[in-house]
This record gives sequence, structure tokens and C-alpha cells, in this order.
Amino acid sequence: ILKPLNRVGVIGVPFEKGQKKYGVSIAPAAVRAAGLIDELKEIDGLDVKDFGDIETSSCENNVNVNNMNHLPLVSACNKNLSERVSHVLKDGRIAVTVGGDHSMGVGTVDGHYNVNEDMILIGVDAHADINTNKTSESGSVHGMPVALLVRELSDYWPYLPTMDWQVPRFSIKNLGYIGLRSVDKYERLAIEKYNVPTFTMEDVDLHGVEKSITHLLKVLDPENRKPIHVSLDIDSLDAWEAPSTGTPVRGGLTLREAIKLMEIIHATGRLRAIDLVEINPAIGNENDRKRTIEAGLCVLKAALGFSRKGSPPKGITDLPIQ
Ligand code: 6HN
Ligand code: MN
Ligand code: MN
Ligand code: MN
Repeated sequence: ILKPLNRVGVIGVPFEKGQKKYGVSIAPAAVRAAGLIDELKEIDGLDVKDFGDIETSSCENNVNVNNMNHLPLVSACNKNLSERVSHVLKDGRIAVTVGGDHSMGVGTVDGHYNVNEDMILIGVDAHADINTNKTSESGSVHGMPVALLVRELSDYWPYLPTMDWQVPRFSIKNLGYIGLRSVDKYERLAIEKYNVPTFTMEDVDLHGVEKSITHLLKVLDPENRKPIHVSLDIDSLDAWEAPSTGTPVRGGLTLREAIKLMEIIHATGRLRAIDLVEINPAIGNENDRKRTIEAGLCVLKAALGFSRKGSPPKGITDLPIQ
């Protein structure tokens, strides 16, 4: 039986080559500057260790895969990231990874799967990120991490040079989505073909966020025993709440819905890894930037046990006497 963990390890991923816009790579520094580590340390009882940023290579080699931009750079970054995530988990900590674009989901999930083969993955995203290089309309790998990870789709890929380190072993049966509202045609086909439990914004509007996530967890893990990996794309939030992101979509989660969602996940005691991706501090004005980073921090803190009720002073049972 999995016990709640009150230790976390933070990893930064200053990487943006999985998409085309400048800026996602400066998010780890911006989120740190906004107080990431100190704010996590303020959560009652949480032991926080910073594992620093992942080395990202910038030397492009001449490998070219059709409609898959910068694959060698994506691959090199994710290989390092996978090892660091495994290391943090083996240190008995929840792996908290701050990106970076969503192509890094390959590394975080690979690293997690290598330690916990029974993990389930919850994609909190406006998008499904389950394109292959055949179905993608952008050629950006941030729209492909799920398809790279799941073994059921491995036959739909060509041989991918530089990716030999990553064996897609995670089963699509252990995947669920919440927040979707911008799904490409072949992504929809894949979701239906494999019956991936999915709560789009349409479903969240019908049932509410609490029933949606509770049902999703029940379907993926009826016995409440599996480690949970949450891959949280900031664009799951409404573009009003989180404007500084590369592919914003209106009609998303409110900040309060996202916080509620994460509080429910925290309450399971089984969260073992969480990715916060796609914050782009170079998009929008100072106010947009601040709002987006603050929203990301609030949601992350909720996932890690911050209580909106507050927490009483430790070991003290009465107010101080004058
Ligand atoms: N993300 N489905 C689109 C594509 O280019 O494949 C958008 C992907 C967005 C990816 O936000 O992490
Ligand atoms: Mn997205
Ligand atoms: Mn995404
Ligand atoms: Mn707690």
C-alpha cells in the first residue's frame, strides 16, 4: 500500500525546442525567481530539495526525421531528464518538474515508469499531445509526447534516430485526460480507438471538476493503489488565468477548478510526479507573465498539500499570552 510522501525533489527543464516560440526555456528561472522553492517549503511538513536544472544541449546534429522538429535536441534533453526523475523518485521524493515545453513529458514519464511500472498518467491539458509525426500539423514534438510514450502506438512511428534509449513500455490503458478542448482529428481517433478515459471541458462543465477527477481515478485505478503522475500543461487553465503560454485556448479551467483538482489528487496520497509545463514568460505583458506564473505556483502548491484552510503553528495549542 502506498503511503503519502511529504518529500519533494524539484527539477528545472530550460528547454523549448519541442515547439517554435522563444521563451518557454526561461520559465524555470522565472518560476524560481517568483519564489518556487520558498513557497513549497512553506507547505506544512514538506521537505523540499532542489535538484537543479537539466543540461540541455544546443548542438544540432544532422539527423532529420520527417515532420519532427529538433528531434535530437528533444531526445538528448529527455534522456537526461528521465535519469534525473528516476533519481529523485529513488531518493523517496515526489518528482516536481518545471518546464520547459511539453516534449519533456517523454523524459518525466519514462523516468517515472522506470521506477514505478504500475504508475498511471493524468494529462491535464487543453490538448491531447498524442500526435505522431504522420498526424501532426505542426511538426512540433510538444504535440507528440504521449504517442512516443505508449507501447500501443509504437508501430505507428518510423525508426527514430537518437531515441534508442527510450523504449515505449507505458500502456495507454493507464492514461487519462482532463481539460481537453483542442483535439486534432487523428488525436480524437486515437482516444476513441483505445478508449482513453477523457474528461474534456465539455464533460467538466457537465459533471464538475470534483466528479470528473474522482471518476477518472476510479476508472484508472479502482483499488486506489497506483502511483499517480500528473502532467500539467498550464494551457489547461483558461487563457484568462494563464495567458503567457504558446498555445492558449479559451474556455479552460478556472484557477479555482485547477486548485480543486489538485487538492483532490493530493488527498489520494499517491501523487509521485508532477510536471508543470508550457509557461512562456516571453508572451504577453508584465501582468500576464505574473498572473501565469502565480497561477502555476498556486496549482502546484495545491497538488503538494498547501491547504486553503491554513495550518496551525506546529506543536502549539494556544494563543500566546501577553
Ligand atoms: N502542448 N495539437 C497541436 C500540435 O501541434 O500537435 C498543439 C499541441 C500543443 C502541445 O500544448 O503541449
Ligand atoms: Mn497544451
Ligand atoms: Mn501539452
Ligand atoms: Mn497533506
